[in-house]
Amino acid sequence: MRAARIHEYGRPLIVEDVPTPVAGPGQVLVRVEGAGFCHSDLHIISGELPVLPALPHILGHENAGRVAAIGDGVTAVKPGDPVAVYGGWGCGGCDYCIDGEENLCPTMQWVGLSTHQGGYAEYLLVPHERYLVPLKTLSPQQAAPLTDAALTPYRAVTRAMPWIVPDYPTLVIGCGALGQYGVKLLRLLTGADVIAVDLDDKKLAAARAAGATQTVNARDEALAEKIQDASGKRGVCAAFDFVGSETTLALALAAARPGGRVVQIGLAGGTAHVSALAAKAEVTFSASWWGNIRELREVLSLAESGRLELVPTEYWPLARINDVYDALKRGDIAGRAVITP
Ligand code: FEH
Ligand code: ZN
Ligand code: ZN
Repeated sequence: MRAARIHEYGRPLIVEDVPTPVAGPGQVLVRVEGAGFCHSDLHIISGELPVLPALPHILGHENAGRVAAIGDGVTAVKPGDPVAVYGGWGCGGCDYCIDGEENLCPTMQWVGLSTHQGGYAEYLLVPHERYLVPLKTLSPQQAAPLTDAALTPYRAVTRAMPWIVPDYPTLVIGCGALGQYGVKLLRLLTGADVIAVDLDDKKLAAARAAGATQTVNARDEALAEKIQDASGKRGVCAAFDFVGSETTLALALAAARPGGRVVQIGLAGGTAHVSALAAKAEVTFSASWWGNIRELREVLSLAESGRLELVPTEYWPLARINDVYDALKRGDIAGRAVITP
């Protein structure tokens, strides 16, 4: 099969022929129709993340397609079925996995981010049928980004619900695909206004299209003040940082109201400096990691019912995957780029 593999960190991916995997007992082989190109992949290809897969490796953790073959004992799906692939694979046996929180498994085996090869390839080997969510109205190409770009903000937003209170706005920092889904989900699931911040005016326009009530360019010298003004100088009840740099984390913490919540989703390498003695008491800081299978099913049902609309999505052939890398790095992808192997 054709696959895009990383052979060396910091170097372009190589599109080449590799052996097609075979579905063993309990496993499912999926013909990949869509594989979303995530911003995390930029950090991985450049070799910045502390946990990196062994090379050569097929990246791609936002996948959907059709069942191509099933191994012995698989009963939940059959060849031809359109499916979204849940990617936060765990060991299956630890406390977290048994509780349905596989994305937190201490021996995480995430697709495309561990020893398991990812979806930038014609076929993807899925180790268990429980990772497949059947699709009804959405095509696999449409559904692929929902498995991360929508699932990750869904978990971040739904877990912050108890902090989202009437008459206080929320804050979304970083308006790429995850930030845009974050805005959409906040508008869909809560009554809160959303202030959106980004360096790029095109992304701010996308955030407004997604439902942001106010946008501020991060280069604005009065950025922090504008956020405070938008909250009547009382702070935001919840801030979602889809960038995760030192600067954005400090901005999010400064914007939160006393007792508010700050959630780091982005992986830009910053450290949140949270002080119990800070003027704003009892701000809760949390990281949010991807999502679990139940949360994916919830996100997909919101999208299949038409309530959660897709962010702008563009489709690229596997052969042009390095152009997608460059375009995303330049900030030229307005929403999500999906590879169609
Ligand atoms: C990738 C690597 C590490 C943490 C989180 C991610 C996400 O892109 C998956 O949601
Ligand atoms: Zn991702
Ligand atoms: Zn586990």
